[in-house]
Amino acid sequence: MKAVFTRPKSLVDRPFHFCPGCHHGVIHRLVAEAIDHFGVRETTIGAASVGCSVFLYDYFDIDVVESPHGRAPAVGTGIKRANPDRFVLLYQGDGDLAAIGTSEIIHAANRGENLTVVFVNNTVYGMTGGQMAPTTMLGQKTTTSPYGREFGQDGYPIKMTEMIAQLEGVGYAARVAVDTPARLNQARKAIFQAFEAQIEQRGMGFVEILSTCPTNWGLSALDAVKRIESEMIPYFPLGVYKERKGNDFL
Ligand SMILES: Cc1ncc(C[n+]2csc(CCOP(=O)(O)OP(=O)(O)O)c2C)c(N)n1
Repeated sequence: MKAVFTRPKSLVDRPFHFCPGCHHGVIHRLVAEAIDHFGVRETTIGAASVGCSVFLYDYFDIDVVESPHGRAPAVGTGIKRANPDRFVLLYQGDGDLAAIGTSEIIHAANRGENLTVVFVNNTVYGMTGGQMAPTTMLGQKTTTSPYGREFGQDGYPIKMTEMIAQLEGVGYAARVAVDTPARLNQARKAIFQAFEAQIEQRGMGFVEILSTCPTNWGLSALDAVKRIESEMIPYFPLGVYKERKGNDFL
């Protein structure tokens, strides 16, 4: 019988432990498909960050260096500069990339580091119990904004992809979601493009993926998936924000 669905070789054969309805597992699979597609499994070094994303070293059959919170872009820069032939993958949450590590990602992007960044935005600090992140939506209740985020006190949810896209060193920047089959296919395409940006030395390839955190949102898995469309996409529009074709900026 012809196999129509197989496990990507870059994922180890181990069940995910993520909460029911969390999108990390889906995103892991898409990233593993890209690693397989480009044949970089044996040359990839991941820079794991702090947060639920850190568990990628349990699931991907690649080498991974653990970074301090928010510092994956700095660690990844060192790995890539010392080993330009390696494929370097950063996988970061919003607390990690858009709070404690904001300056790291902005300067790595501005320097045009050839890194592929998968940015998983679930609008909270997931691993530590659902505190407010810079991407938390206005009105969203978290453990540190129990009455809902309010702009006068907490500012506005930060739009990282729009900021990153305007930096010269960026080869590709997109925001996607994985809440429907059609969007999942667009997300796969975007992740592949972000891989290509690094392989073709066009600067940073950056993909923001709108993701669920049912446990900390206090929603069922299904309602969490629905929230992506009803609340997140209207504020965080999906699309390709930058696509540099050549590397003439070098
Ligand atoms: C220097 C430092 N500060 C704080 C922490 C505590 N900490 C661990 S995970 C985390 C939040 C991660 O949130 P996010 O990046 O959004 O990832 P998620 O868990 O939602 O995937 C924090 C603050 C830490 N480990 N190290």
